[in-house]
Amino acid sequence: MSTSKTAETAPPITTVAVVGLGYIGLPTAAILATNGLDVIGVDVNPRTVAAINNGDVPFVEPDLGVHVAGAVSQGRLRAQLETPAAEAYIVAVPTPFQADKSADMSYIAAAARAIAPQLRGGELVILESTSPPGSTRRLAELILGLRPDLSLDGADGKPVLLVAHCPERVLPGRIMIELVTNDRVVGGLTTEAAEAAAALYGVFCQGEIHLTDAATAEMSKLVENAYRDVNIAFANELSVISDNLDIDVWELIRLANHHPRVNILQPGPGVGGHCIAVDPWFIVAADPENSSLIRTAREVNDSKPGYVVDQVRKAASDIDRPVIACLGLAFKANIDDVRESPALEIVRRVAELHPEAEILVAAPHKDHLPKVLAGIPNVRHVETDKAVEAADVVVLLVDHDKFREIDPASLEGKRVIDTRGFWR
Ligand code: SAJ
Repeated sequence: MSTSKTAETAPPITTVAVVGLGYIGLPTAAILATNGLDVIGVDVNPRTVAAINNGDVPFVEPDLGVHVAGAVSQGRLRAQLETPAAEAYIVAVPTPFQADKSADMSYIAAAARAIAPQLRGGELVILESTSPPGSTRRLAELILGLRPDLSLDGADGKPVLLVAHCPERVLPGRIMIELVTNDRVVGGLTTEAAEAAAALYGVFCQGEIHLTDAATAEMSKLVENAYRDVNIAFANELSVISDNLDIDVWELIRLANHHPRVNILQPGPGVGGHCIAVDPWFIVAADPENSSLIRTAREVNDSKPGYVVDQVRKAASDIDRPVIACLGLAFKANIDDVRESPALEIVRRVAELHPEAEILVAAPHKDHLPKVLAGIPNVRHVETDKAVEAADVVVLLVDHDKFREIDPASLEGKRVIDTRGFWR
């Protein structure tokens, strides 16, 4: 089924339930709705449901607010706690990793249990959550276990359930653009399911829609993020080597990237987010013996926050009661998402290691400290200028555009640890 096709015809599907209204589910629900479909968003969080029905977005993502407000006011999008009957279901619930690095499939299982009683036969169920290979089949088996009157292929004359995987590939911060412009990979448990899913995404996706089987689609998503993780690990390893050799790593990478076949990514304080810091582990869990490069890249990136914490320790070592300004908490620039954020981990570890120090956190996209920091007595959330002004040591953790407003003169005389090459 490794064909490539662009869905051209309008799909017959008019009612879609999107299960899970987070960073992927809500934008997908909104874009389907603004393209004329009737969309019911489902979420377990009553505050999320209430916010969306009010036309509000419970997190920061450029342009999403306009789409949600427009779709809700046109009556095309509404949110609720219960899973309704619909012609198609898009499951976009979290698949976090557990202590042993395997995927927690409990949210997908809960979605399957809620969808099963609503089915009449003929519906399309799409798993969009990033999942280990085999998950789409397991989702189908779960539903069919509860609904033995349905089948994947019409066997014994039973009504068909179409099941496909369509991983999201959008970049936080550019979600509303990339939802439309990115190519998509759609993997069906059957060809018919893949084609039906491609038609549904064709409603808003202007990129190419590539059809394959479900397991290959699952793996392609994991591989894309593992590829990026390995490349960032290479840059992070180079940054430590360069520090030891007294070389400017950003200059080094800039020059190396002039080679026509070299494209090294940027070092930073570590790799965060719910995708790149997580998904490679699903590959490692699927084949631990043959994934040493992917595992090592994860370990290299996971060790970078510790390296930065040590840089802060050295910078503050001869100051009695140091004031340390930590700029940024998000896992990357211009968003408020702190999931798996190396910046957050660094602030927590610095605060715990230096109980005598005052840690001033500037997080321009947040109006309060996240729970993990709120209980630490020597950590305070302050305005960026105030943090910089009071600091002995300034640690730039996130390259938010808002930090461009910092007057370079205000850094004079301070010890600066610039983990992103922001002030080069
Ligand atoms: N980072 C670096 N150096 C770089 C690039 C990124 O240190 O050169 C860090 C970031 O600061 C951040 C982390 O890596 O902490 C991840 O950021 P990112 O911008 O690379 O990726 P995400 O997690 O925001 O989104 C990724 C994207 N995947 C790829 O680019 C292959 C996106 O397309 C996926 O849809 C998304 O994961 C996802 O949902 O899986």
